[in-house]
Amino acid sequence: MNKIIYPPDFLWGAATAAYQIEGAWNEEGKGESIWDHFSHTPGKITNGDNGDVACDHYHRYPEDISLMRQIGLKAYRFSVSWPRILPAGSGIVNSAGLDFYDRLVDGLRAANIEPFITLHHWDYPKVLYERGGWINRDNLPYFADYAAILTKRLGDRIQHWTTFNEPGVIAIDGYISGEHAPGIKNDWKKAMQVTHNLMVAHGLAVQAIRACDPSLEVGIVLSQWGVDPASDEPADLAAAELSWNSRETAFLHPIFRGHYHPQMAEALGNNFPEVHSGDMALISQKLDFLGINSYSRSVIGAQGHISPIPGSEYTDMGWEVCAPAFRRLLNRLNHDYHLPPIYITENGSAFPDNLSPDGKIHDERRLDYLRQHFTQVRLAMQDGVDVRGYFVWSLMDNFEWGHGNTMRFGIIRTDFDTLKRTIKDSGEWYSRVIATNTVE
Ligand code: IFM
Repeated sequence: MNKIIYPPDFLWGAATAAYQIEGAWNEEGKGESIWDHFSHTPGKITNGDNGDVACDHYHRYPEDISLMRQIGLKAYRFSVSWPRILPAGSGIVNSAGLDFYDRLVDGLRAANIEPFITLHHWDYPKVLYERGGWINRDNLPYFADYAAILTKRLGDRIQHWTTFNEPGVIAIDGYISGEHAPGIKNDWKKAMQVTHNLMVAHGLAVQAIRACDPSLEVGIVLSQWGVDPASDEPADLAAAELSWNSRETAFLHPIFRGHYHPQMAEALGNNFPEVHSGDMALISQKLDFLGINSYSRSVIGAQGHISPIPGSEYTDMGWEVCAPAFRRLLNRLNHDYHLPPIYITENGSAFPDNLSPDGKIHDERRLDYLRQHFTQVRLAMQDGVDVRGYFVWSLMDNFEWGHGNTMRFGIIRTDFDTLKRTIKDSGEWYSRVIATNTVE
C-alpha cells in the first residue's frame, strides 16, 4: 500500500463537546441548559439517556488528558458549557466553572497538546431560551459578553477560538426536525431567523475576542456535506446544484461573500429572515480559519434525495461512507470561496463495537473509514486546498444527542456503566499515524 505523508506541522487532534462528555450537569454552580431540560423530558432521547454523567469528564479530565498523551495527540478540540460559566446565561459568573476550564487548559498545555476552544456547541442556557433564545436579538450581545469572559481568562493559553459548532444544526434540528433541543418542529420561519441571528452573534463574538486580544485566531465550525448529482443527466445536475445553493451555502455565503445565495433566498420565500442594516458586514468579518465538519455526502437527483445508494456502506447513523466525496467537497469550497486556512474539525464514524476476549476493541471499520478520509483530505491538499489539521470525532464514545449513548464514535471506548476507557484499535492506529505523520 502507498505511503501518504503529511506536512511536518500538520495538527493531528481529536474533538469532543461539553454536553457530550462532561456530566456534572448540576454541580459546582452550573446552570441548566436547554439540553439538560430536553434530555430530562421523557421520550426525547433513545433509551431515556441523558448527559447528566456522560463520560464524567468533568471529574476524570486528568485521565482523559493522559489518554490523549498516550495516543500522541497534538491538539484537542473541546467546547465550553456556557451555563457552567454563566448559570443564567449573563450576569453573575460562576468562578468554579472557569476554574474547571483553567485546569483543563493547563493540563493540556503541560501535556504539550494544543487546545482549540469552541464557545458554543449547543448547550444553550435555559434562562436565555425562556427569554426568547436565539430569536430574540436582545439576547445576542450576551454571547459576546460570554466570549469576552473566556478570552480574558484563557486567551493567554489558547490561540484558536471558534465561536459556534455547526450553527445549521442548531436551527434545523432544533426548529424543524425537532430532534434536538429545544425540540420545535417544522417552524421554518423561526429556524431561518435563528440561522441569521446565530451569524450576527458570531460576528459580535469575533469582535469581542479581538477586542480582548487581536493576536488570537478566530474562526467558526460549519457542517458541510458534499452534494453529488445522481447522474450526469441535466435534470439531476440542476437538482444537485439547486440543493447545494439553497442549503449548503447558508453560512458560507453570508460569512465569505457577505450575502445570502439568491437561490437560497428564492427557496425560502416568506421564511427569509429579517436582516438589519449592518448585519452582513458584521457577519462577513475576516476569519483566521474555517473549521469543517464532514461525515458523508448527499446524492441528489431530479426525484430528490437518493438513499440508500446501492453497494454503499452505511454507518450506524445511516450515513453513507464515501471518502472521495470529501475531496470533492474541499475542492468545491476552495473553488467557490476565498477561504482562510481550513481545519477538519470533525470527521469520524459510528459503528457497533465489541469488547473482544483479549480486552481490545478491534474496530476495523472505523479504522478503515479514517484511513480513507485521511487519504482523501491529503489528496485535496495536493489539489491546492490549505488544510492545516484534522480532528477525529471523537476522542471517546459519548452522548450522541437524540441517540443517547447508542452511537459509538470514539477512538477510545467508554463503558457507560463503569466509565472505564479503553483505547480502540483505531486509536492505536491513529497513534502510529501521528507518530510517523504517515498513513499507510
Ligand atoms: O456528535 C456530533 C457532534 O456533536 C457534532 N457533529 C456531528 C457529531 C456526530 O453526529
